[in-house]
Amino acid sequence: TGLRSKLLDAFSKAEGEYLSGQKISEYLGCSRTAVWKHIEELRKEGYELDAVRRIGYRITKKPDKISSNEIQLGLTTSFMGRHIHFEEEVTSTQKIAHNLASEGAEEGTIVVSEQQSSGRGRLSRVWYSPKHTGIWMSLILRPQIPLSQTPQLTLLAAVAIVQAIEEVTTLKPDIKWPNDILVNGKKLVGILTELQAEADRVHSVIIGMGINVNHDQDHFPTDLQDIATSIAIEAGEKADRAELIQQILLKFEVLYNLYLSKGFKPIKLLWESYAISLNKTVVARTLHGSLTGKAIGINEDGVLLLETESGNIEKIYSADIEVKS
Ligand code: BTX
Repeated sequence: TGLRSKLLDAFSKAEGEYLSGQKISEYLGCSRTAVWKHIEELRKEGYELDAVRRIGYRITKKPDKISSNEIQLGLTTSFMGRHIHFEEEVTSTQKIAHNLASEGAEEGTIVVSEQQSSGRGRLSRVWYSPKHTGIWMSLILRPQIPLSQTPQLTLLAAVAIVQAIEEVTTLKPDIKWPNDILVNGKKLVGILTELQAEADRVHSVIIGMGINVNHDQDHFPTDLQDIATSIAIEAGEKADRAELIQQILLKFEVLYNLYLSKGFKPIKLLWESYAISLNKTVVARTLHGSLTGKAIGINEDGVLLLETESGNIEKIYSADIEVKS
């Protein structure tokens, strides 16, 4: 796999130009026959290559799959995603990320999988994560911020994901406080922020992102048919998941650096520009019951402010939001 990654790296550097068999064999330090074998291996993995006699090879299409290699190729961040833990199938990337974080994983480490057998949402709900269609990723952060500010990172993640989707596709997603990204009112992305902390010290923040990318409508189970959607469904064409991951990491890094140096204010402004629920009547369902009111904004901690009929301003720390009007 070391050679594989070198070969892909060479193609990436060639930027779509042909690479001669001779050049490749020198670069990898192996025979022309071995090069040919590696090329055949790539084809078996779903790469499409153009081979022209005496000119060389060129990758024309990458397979619809992701791995550390695909994510690494073309990643321009300085620390986000620089350590990649990839597994073809996992129970939950959150679970693995928690373990890695306890073992001291560096900030920016990501856990990515092609499939989760028990992907989780908030409040022990299930996140549907079928094979080869979505982005199921957890990101480990180690910010030195008080516990009370960690919800801000969920909002930061939402902004980063929306910006990345806008960069890679034609879609203009909306954010619904605190953690949903919607297109045409249907859920495209879910974000789950979990912590490792003691007293008031945050050891790590683990941000799980579930993004429906290349699902067809009939990919979704019946209970999600009316509420879930994917990039492919909404944009009418499939998206390159590895490219989307790279963009998310890049946007995230920029916003995170901004957040660490300037605080939540600039993030809050960006978040508000994408939010759909603001100035609308919403029903907030919390563990203690539901509350109806006008969503008038978020405060400096990222908490939702709800103005009830009696004119009181209630702070909502955690809830499911239904937008009424
Ligand atoms: P949530 O609790 O806000 O949303 C969960 C609810 O969303 C479910 O009860 C269901 O109604 C609906 N749902 C389930 N799967 C999907 C889906 N694929 N698309 C749209 N709607 C769905 C949101 O929780 C947070 C989800 C985070 C998922 C990521 S994936 C990587 C990481 N690992 C992991 O186990 N979780 C996170």
